[in-house]
Amino acid sequence: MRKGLRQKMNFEILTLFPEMLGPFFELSIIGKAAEKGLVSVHLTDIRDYTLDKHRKVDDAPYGGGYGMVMACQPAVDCIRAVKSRLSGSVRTVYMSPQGKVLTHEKAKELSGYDNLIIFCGHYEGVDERVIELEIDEEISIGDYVLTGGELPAAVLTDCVCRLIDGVLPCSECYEDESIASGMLEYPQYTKPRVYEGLEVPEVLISGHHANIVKWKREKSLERTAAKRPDLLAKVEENAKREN
Ligand code: 4GY
Repeated sequence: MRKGLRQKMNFEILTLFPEMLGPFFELSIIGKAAEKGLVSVHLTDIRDYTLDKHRKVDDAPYGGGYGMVMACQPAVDCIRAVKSRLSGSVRTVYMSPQGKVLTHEKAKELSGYDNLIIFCGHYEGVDERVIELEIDEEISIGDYVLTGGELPAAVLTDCVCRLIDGVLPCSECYEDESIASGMLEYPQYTKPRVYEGLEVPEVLISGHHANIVKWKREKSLERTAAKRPDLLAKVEENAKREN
């Protein structure tokens, strides 16, 4: 884990479909962060590491069953090749519905590494021995099944990236924001003051700072109780533990 001034955080995404992710990382806030030298994102095509003469990366599952399984050789060689050119701390994760579901806390923890290697599965997944040999942990982005690990890898990269100092315009901003504090955000408004008869709450226009802070806190609490009572229960639990 890093302490003090950090080197830029490096994301290594190993995938059979690098073309799926290129533009995503070049654009938007992640692209800007890369330009500023705060992060780097590398895409590696797992297929480049196959030793098979037909560039095959998968095979039929032992024991029968539907579909194909990503074979050990290209996957393990690819992960090892990437690891060998990294310096600093490294965490290697596999995106899969079998992993722990991604949370703000997990993202925060992963943002502490110098390098995050994200292995994307496809087809019916990867040979279990790849996980045993080279993967530190499995992470899920939710309890549903996708066709591949690329979108989850983009989600994880995006989520970890915005926690890195300097990536967002205001680095303290995310700490008191919504989920980070365990609560949902209060409602937001911008111009005009009246839209189709709906008015912006008076207090936000009042200029009374203390009242605004109080209103925001109340709305956060109200909404969390109404929309995500499970989050509120967690906040209360933590508060009890701290007292
Ligand atoms: N949900 N969270 C997820 C997923 C797709 C076949 C293994 C998820 O992280 N990944 O649904 N992944 C499968 C597709 C190989 C991953």
